[in-house]
Amino acid sequence: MGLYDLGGPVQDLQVNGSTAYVLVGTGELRLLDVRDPANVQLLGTHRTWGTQSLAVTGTYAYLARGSRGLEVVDVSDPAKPVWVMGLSAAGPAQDVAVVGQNVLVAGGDKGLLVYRLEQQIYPPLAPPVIAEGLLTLSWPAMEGVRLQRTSELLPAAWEDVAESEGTNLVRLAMTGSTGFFRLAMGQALPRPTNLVWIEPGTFVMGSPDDELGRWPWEGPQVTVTISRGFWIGRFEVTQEEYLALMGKNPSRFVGDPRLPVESVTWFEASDYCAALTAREAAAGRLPAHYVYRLPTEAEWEYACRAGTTTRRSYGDDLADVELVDYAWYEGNGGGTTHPVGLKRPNPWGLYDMYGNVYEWVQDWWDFSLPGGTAVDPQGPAWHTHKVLKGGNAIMDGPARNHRSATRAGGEPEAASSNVGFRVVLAPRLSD
Ligand SMILES: [Ca+2]
Repeated sequence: MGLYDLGGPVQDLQVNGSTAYVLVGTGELRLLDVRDPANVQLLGTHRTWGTQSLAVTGTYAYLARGSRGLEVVDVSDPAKPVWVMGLSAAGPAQDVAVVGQNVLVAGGDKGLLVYRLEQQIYPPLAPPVIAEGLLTLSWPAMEGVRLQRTSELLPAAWEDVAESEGTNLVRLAMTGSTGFFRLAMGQALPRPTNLVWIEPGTFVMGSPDDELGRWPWEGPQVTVTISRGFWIGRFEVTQEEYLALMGKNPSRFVGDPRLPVESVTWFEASDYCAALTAREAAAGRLPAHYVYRLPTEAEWEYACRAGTTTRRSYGDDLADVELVDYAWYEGNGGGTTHPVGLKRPNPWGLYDMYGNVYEWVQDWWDFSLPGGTAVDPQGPAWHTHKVLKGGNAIMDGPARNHRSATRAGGEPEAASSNVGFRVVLAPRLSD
C-alpha cells in the first residue's frame, strides 16, 4: 500500500496507462506515475480553476470547468502539460467523458455536447469541413440518457432524418460543416427485450448459381444496402406472446407457451405487428419513426446471413451434418414445432432462422430476384403470394430448404401449421 499526500481534497481521478491524473481541489491537475504504489512520483502539474471533473485520452486531458466550459490540455508529455484551448463559447461543462471517437460533455441547460475526437478539436477550432452526406454517431449505451433533437441549437446546416434512441445512435443528414453539435439529455427509453439490434450495411441477397441445393428463384443475386439499422426478434413470435396480445392462439401444435405461433395468415401476422406497435407506442416505448412490422425479405436475409456468404451462417455444411445443431427441420423435427431458442443461434444471436416454422416477411413473392443493386428493397409491387423464409420442421422441410437464401411463396390468406413469423422494430416503410 502506498500513501501519497496530495495536500488537498481530490475532486476527480483518471488513470491512463501508468499515469494518474488527479484533480486536487478545483485548481490543480497533477500527473502522477503510479507504476509503483509504494513510490508514487509526481510527473507534472497543470494549474486550472473551477474544474469539476476530467477525462483523459493518451494525448489530451479534457477538463470540465463548469460555467467556464471545457478546457483541453495536451498531456502527451506528462512532465509538461500544455494548455491547448478553452471552449467556453460552446457552453458550460459539468462533466466530461470520452467514449470511442466522441468527447461527451454534460452542458447543463445546453444539453449534451458531443465532440468528435477524430477531428482532433485542436487544431483547428474552426469547424472542419465535412462532405455532404450522412453522418452516423453511435456509442455504447449510457443509462438514463436519451438523445433528442434540439433543432433550435443545431446549426441551420443540419437536418435530421432519423434518430434511434435506446441504442445511443443518431443519424444526421449534413449539408454543411460544423465542429460540434448538440443533443439534449432526456429520459431513457427501456431497451427492447428479446430484440437484437442490426447495424446498417450491404450484403448479397440470394444464392449463386452453383450453390448446392438452391432453387432457381433464389437469383439472380442482388447487392442490397440496408441503409438504416433495425431491431429484429431474437426468436420467432411465441404462442405466449401472441395469446397475450391478440387474445387467441390459432396454433395447431400446442402444449408449451414458448412454441412458435403458427397457423397465422400473413394478414394476422401483420395485425399482430400493428397491435404491438399500438401497445408499445401507448407505453412510450417506441423510438421515433419506428414501428413493429414484418421484416422485408432483404432485412430478414441480411439478419440471417449475419455477414456471411456461405450457404448457412455457420458455414457451407455441404453434407448437411451440422444442421441438426442449428435447426429443427424434416430430419430431426419429428413433424412438430419446438419451443423457440433451443438450437444454436446465428452469429448475430438470432435463433431458429433455419427451420421450426417458416416466417412471413413483408414482400410479395416472385419467381426470381431482380439482380443488380438495391437500397432497402421491398420486393415486387404485387403478386398472389407472399415470401416465406428459412424452412420449417413440419412439411416441405428437407435440409436443402434450410439455407440463408431459401425462399418460398405462400398465399397471404392461408394459415398453415408450418408458418409463423418474427417481428422487426424498424423504420416505418413508406407507403
Ligand atoms: Ca424459423
